[in-house]
Amino acid sequence: MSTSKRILRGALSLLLAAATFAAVFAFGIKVNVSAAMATPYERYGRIKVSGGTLCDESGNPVQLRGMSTHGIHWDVGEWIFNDTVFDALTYDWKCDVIRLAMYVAEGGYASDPAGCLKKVEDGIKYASDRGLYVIVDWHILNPGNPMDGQYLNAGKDLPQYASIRAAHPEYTGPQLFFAYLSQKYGDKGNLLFETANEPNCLNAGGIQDEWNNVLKPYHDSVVSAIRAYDRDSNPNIVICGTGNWDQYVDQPATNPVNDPSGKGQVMYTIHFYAGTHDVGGDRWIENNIQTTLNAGLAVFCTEWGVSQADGNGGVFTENASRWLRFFSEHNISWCAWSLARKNESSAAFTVNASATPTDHNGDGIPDWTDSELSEAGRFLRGKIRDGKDNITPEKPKEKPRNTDRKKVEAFVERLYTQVLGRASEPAGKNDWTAKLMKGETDGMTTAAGFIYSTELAKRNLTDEQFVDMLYRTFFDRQADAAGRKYWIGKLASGSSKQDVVMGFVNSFEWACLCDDFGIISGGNPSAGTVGFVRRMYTTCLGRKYDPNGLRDWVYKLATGQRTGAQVAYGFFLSSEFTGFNLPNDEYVRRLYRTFFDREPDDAGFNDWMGRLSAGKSRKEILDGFIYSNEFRELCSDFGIIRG
Ligand code: IDC
Repeated sequence: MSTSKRILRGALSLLLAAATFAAVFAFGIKVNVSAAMATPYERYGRIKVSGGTLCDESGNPVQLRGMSTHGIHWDVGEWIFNDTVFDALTYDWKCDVIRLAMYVAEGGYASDPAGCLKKVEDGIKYASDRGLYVIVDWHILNPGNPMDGQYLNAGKDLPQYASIRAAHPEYTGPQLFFAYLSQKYGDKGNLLFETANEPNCLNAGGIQDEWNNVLKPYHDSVVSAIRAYDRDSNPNIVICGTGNWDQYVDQPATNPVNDPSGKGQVMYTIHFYAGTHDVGGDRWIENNIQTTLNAGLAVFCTEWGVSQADGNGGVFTENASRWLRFFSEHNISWCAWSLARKNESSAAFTVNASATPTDHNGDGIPDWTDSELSEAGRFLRGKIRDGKDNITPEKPKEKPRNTDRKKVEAFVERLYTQVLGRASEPAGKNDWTAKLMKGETDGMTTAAGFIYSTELAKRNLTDEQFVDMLYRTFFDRQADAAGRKYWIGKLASGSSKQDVVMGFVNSFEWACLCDDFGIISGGNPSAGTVGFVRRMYTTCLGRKYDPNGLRDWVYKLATGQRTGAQVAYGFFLSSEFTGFNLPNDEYVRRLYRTFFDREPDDAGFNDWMGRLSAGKSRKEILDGFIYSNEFRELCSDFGIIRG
C-alpha cells in the first residue's frame, strides 16, 4: 500500500469513527455507516453475468457507474496515473469502475507497445488498490475494422509475450495482449476486458454479415485466448464491440460470441453521444439494446459522452439524463468519456485542473474545485456520485380516460342515490363531474365527500345500514352474508369507519367499477391497471376477459411483478394468440390497435408488412411496437410503467 493510500485510509477511518459516534449519539442506535464507505469491490465482489444482466457475487443485479480515460498515450489522458487522482475518483467521485482506453493506432500501442502496456498495468494496479472495477479497452477507431493489419500485428514482438508466442505462434496482436493480461491478472474479480472499441465502416456486406463474418470471429478468437490463459477458474467478463461504433448492439442477438469457459461471461457494448443520439426519438438504438436483452444477452455501456459524437460541440445534459434513466431501468452499467484535461466539451476537466488534487472541502478526501471541472465534469461527478438515476422510476400518474360526460355524470348520480338516497342537485353534480373529468379528483375522494358528509351523518345509519350502503356504493351489489358479517364485526370491535371504507376502496371490484366509468379510482389496484389489461383482451385476443385471468394480470401489474411491456409480451406470445395463426396483415393491425390505439396508415402498414416479408420475425416487429413512444405514453395514461 502506498504512503498516500495509507494516510488516506487513516483519514477515512477517523472520519468513520466520528460518523459512527455521531450516529450512536444522535439516535441511540448503532448505524452501520461503514457500509456506505466500503469500496466497490467490498460491496459487490467478483461480478458476473447472470440471467442476462450484470450481477454481484451473490447474484443481485448491479449497475456500475464510472469514467473512461481519454487516450492513455496522450498527455491529455495520461495525467491521471497517480494516487491522488485515483483517490479523488474513488472516494470523492465515488466511481465504481474506470475504463482504460488504450488506443492502438493514432500513435498508441502499435507505435509504443511497451509504454502502453505499462500504463495499462499501472492502471490495473491503481484501480485494484482501491477496489475499483477496471476495464482494459483495446481502443480501435480509425480504421474501424479490428481485423486490420495495423491492429493484428500490433505489439506482436513484445518480450513479455515470449512464452505465449512460443506456445501459440498463430496468435494475433490482440490475442497476445489479452492472453498476457489474463495470465497475469485473470484471478482478479474486478478486471474486465473490452476486445475492440467501436468497430465501424466495415463494408462487409449487410449488417448481419459484418457481424457473422468479421466481428464475431474476431471476438471469438480473442475470447478463446483470454480463456486459454486465465489464471484461475473464474472467467473474467469480456465486453465485445458491435458495428456502427457500438450501436448495432443487436447483431449478436442471433449469433452470440462463444465463451469456451462455458460460463457465459460475455457482454456487449453500446455507445452513445448525447448531442448526436437522441433517446426516445425513433428509438433505433434503444430497440437494438432491447433486442439483445430480450435474447438473454447482457449489455454494458463502456463509453458515452455528454457532447456530440466528435467529442465536442456542446453539453447535452437533458438527453444524457434520459439515457442514464434508460440505463438504470435496464440495469446497464456505464463509463463516461472522458477523464481528459482538454479543451473539448466531453472532457471532464479544464486544461488547468490539478494532477495532484488536494482536499478542498475538509472531508479528508482529495477533490477538485468546481472551476477545475468542466461543465461535463460537474455533471458527470453528480451522476456518478449521487446515483440519481439509480432509482426506481416514478410511477406515472393515471389519467381519467372517459371523455363521455354522460358516463361520468352517471357515476356521480349513483353516489347521490346510493349514499344519500336522493336525486342530485345540478350545481353539485356539475362540480363533481368536471373535477373527475379533468382528473382533479378521483372516485375515492368523490365517494368520501358523500360518505363523510353532514347530510349522511344526520341520517344516523346503524352499522348494518352503513355496511350495506358501502356494498352498493363500491361494489354495486348487495352484501354477501360472509362479507357483511366480517365488516359489521370490524366496526363492532372498534375499527373506524374510515378503515372500513378503505377496505372497499382498495378492492378489485371498485377498480373495475371505476374503470367502467373511465375515472381514476384512487384505490389499489387502480382502475388504470384494470383498464389496461381489459384492453389487452380486446385488442390482442379479440374477446372479453375472463375474470380469473383479468384478476391475475391486474395483481401482477399493480404489485410491480410485471411491467406494461411484459404484460404485452404475455398476451402476444401466448399460445392462445399464436394459435390463431393470423395472416401478417391481421397481425400488424392488432399491433396498431393495441400499441398505437388506432388503425394503421398505409405507409406504416406497408413498411411493417415489407419487413415481415423480408424475413423479420413477428417477435422483432412486436419489439418495435412495444418499445415505441406511443406505447410508453399509452401505458403512462393508464398509470403504468411500460418498462
Ligand atoms: C476522441 C477524443 C478526441 C481525440 C479523438 C482521436 O475525444 O480528443 O482527438 O478521439 O481520435 C468515440 C471514440 C473516442 C473519441 C470520442 C469522441 O471511442 O475515441 O474520442 N468518440 O469523438 N466514439 C464516439 C465518440
